Amino acid sequence: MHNFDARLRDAADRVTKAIDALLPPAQGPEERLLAAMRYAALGGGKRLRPFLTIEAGRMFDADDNVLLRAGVAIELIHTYSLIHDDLPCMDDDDLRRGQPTVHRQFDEATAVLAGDGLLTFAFEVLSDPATHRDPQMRCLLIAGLARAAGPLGMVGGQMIDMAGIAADMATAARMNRLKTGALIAFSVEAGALIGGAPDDARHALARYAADLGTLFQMADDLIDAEGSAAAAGKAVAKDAAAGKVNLVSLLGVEAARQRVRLLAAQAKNHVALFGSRSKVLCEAVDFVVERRY
Ligand code: GRG
Repeated sequence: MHNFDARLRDAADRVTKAIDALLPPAQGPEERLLAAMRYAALGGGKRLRPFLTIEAGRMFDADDNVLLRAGVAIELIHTYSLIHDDLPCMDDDDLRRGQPTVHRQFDEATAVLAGDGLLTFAFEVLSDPATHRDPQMRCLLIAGLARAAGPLGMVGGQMIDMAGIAADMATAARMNRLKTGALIAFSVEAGALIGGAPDDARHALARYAADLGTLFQMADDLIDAEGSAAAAGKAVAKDAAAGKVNLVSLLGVEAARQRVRLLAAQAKNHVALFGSRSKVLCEAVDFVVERRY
């Protein structure tokens, strides 16, 4: 299968089916919590992070089922972060993936708990021997995901965002690196880890993933600055309304677009040593740059 969109769709379908099979059905006294978790985790999304895990791992002939389960765990963390980010105490959003946010569809307490549930369930999935027969590999995946999502990763970046202290390029860049970049970087790293990639390959992929993470956040900031809510499936122009700066507002749209082009070329250069094996990862760069939602 060569077509990038078809490949991404195929991975997304497999991720959705796997999450559906893994998450407990909404029944019993916890029905409302499980219904909210399923609503969030099965309600769309590009599934870009698991796609990156799967594609990075395939470059080293990793086991597809292991890649899928690691990707699912990463997607569960990503979904939790979106639920909590949308809460009234954070970004206070009504719309996510074109649907009411979890606290709008259910209520605030249920949304907090659904996020907590997905966060912890992600680690349950990784720690299951069905993910990988080698306990050391399971530990490496758990530790890597915890680091990427934790206080020195995504949660730390969110704190910088919430505190509104990213007023200069250096702080804004670091905020992006932590808030969005860390999980994207781990998505690629997990594939390389599972595939037993040699050190030089892992380093090249880490550099690629760092650039991809920055590109991803800048594309998101460009959507916020210029996109339409209908196309994005979420509110736009939120940063400016909240008086927040980001790399795009600090650079200006034109210079930001120029930076995006440069980073895109740089990301592809990092994986050029893999030749045609990195074709999909290069297409992923274009996908991230061109995305409108
Ligand atoms: C609340 C702990 C905590 C963390 C929140 C990631 C994040 C940190 C907040 C999300 C806010 C946001 C819109 C960030 C911009 C980048 C981003 C993560 C966009 C959404 O990711 P996509 O485009 O979403 O991959 P889909 O819906 O395709 O899964």
